[in-house]
Amino acid sequence: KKYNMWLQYQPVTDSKVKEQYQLLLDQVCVIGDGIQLQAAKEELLVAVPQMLDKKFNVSNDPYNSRFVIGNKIKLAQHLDESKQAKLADKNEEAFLLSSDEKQLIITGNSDVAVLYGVHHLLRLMQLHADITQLDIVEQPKNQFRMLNQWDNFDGSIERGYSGRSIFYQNNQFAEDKTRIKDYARFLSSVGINAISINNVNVWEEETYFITKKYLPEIQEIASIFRTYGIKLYLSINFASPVTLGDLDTADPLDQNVQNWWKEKTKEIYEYIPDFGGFVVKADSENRPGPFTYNRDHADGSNMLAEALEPFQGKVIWRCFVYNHLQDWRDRSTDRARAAYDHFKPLDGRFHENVILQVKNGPMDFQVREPVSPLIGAMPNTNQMIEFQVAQEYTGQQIDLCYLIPQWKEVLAFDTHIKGEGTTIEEIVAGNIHHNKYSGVAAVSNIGDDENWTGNTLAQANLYGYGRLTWNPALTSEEIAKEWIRQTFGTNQEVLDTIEDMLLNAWEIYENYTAPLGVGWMVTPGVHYGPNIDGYEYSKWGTYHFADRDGIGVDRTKETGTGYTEQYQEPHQSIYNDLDKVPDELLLFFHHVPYKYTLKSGKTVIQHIYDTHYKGYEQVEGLIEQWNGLSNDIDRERFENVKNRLERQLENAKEWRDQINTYFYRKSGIPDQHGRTIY
Ligand code: GCW
Repeated sequence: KKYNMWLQYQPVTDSKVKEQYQLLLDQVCVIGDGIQLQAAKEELLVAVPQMLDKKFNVSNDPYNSRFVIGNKIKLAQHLDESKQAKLADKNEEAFLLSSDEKQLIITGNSDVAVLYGVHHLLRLMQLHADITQLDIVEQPKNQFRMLNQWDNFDGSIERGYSGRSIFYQNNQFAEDKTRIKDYARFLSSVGINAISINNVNVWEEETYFITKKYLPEIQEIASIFRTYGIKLYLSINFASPVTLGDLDTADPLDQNVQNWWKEKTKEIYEYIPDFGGFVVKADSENRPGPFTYNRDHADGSNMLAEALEPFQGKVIWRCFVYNHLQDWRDRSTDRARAAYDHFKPLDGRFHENVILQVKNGPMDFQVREPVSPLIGAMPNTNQMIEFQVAQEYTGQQIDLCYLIPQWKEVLAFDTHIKGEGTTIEEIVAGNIHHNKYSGVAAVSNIGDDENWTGNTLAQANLYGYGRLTWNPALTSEEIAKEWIRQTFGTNQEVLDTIEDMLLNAWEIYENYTAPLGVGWMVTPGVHYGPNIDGYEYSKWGTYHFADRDGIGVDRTKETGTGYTEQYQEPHQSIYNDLDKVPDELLLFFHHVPYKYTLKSGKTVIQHIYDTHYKGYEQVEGLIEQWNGLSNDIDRERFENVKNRLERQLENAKEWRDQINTYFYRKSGIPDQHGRTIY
């Protein structure tokens, strides 16, 4: 149970449903022998006997099989014109499920599409849906649906909260690759199609990943992911030619450097012919980059792009670039501005196979930030948005925080960059600027913990990330429901309770942590738990500016950093205007007195007190809800979540009391309701 995340394939108990499934799924005829089709077959052979409690065979006789799978070319003679037509205008990853009482066909525009189709069927079956009247055509809305592993070769994971790496142990590749294969299965079941397998901070030994020393092992991992339609990428060290001892410069305009990367790339493709390309964190938080040589991000990424181009490889260049050595006395530098200021002027200069990966939010992955103004702001440049499934700033998989509602809100944001309707969702889907490549990337949250994600309920974020990037029209509720049923079965009370817990979790977390969009206030380094001034006089550019009179960061154009001007109208005016800015982002954009009245009618200080008392109580409520399920969930998973919730309550208490006490001491304004402040 614990190892299988949402691919539990529990026996179908409803006899009517079971009968229907048994009738159609007697055997499967697989037409074609591509590797992804084999993976689809293998998955069916695991799932169907388990769910239907019967033997399930493979046949090669389509005329005597009720269940047939294969890509549309292999299946051509079994597909009537209308079915062919349904797939005709769809992309390579599109699948079709078609059935009646007597036959079920799964086909698609490629083998991997068929694999996606099979997973769709298995999902429907886990949800106990009727599968005798299917007429489903689906294609992913986003082209890139990527995960970034922040795994280090020593087995640690940067911002990992689920144990150690499943890829590496003690500077060696994991000998047992079972979990890598299972991970690939999980990812393909929700449509992920790209993965980078090492930390964007590429340390000394990891720099050797692109050499003969390690390429044979990476080749093996690439082939596991290939079977599931997932392309493998590597994070690279921009200074590789120097670090590996071959050259004394990494200047992107130096001919020797260019040739070095061309040779290197050629070598990689000899091992991995469909290698995805490089993910690059350059000139960011001490990582090397083109700035050393007075070159810019376009020079740096284009040099790599030229090396990758002959092989259709991509450069995924991160835009998380800012001054991390800021002087806190300097009030003009604003970290929120940095990505836009660095990259916007370079629009149009990037090669066709460079994709900029833009972190959201503009500061970092805080519980509440405005949407990054850089996304969509470079019409002539490929872009992807970057989320963090790992809960670095949102409870570290101890505290519950279902992130799908947050991502939905970001995707729904209408930038107005090309007029009304220019939402982030349409931009990253490639429908606004029509660049060659676009999509979504995110930092993964898995490790070698038995349940993969530390907190079992944090699996919902990984599941939801995949489902949402495939189909952003799915609601947070739908995704939660799907995940719970597949993971915990069909008990209605379990379903309702966990759904409610998930859907409220983000708001609850926001309530007891940093208020009104101001962000941070976390323990430096580890980023868990409160430390209100932890970063206040630091070099990281993450300030709240609280004094005895007020709090918040002035980012207006008149008196602040002018960050608001990076947005299109109407957002520019809305964010700039104290009367218009939404409450939840007030302190991100404005410095206000504690007695400033919010649109909610409360003062800022009273809002702080109220939300913090409330947040703590809400966590008590979560515990109560969970405890109500003690007889409906197996011991192990029940205890896992119970234990995490108890730790969350401790955390919420610490946040509540430190925040309330801090602001009471700063402001001298008492809580209207006279609750305990220390
Ligand atoms: O928020 C910061 C994290 C770093 C991370 C960095 C990044 C991989 O604290 O751990 O480094 O973001 O996104 O590069």
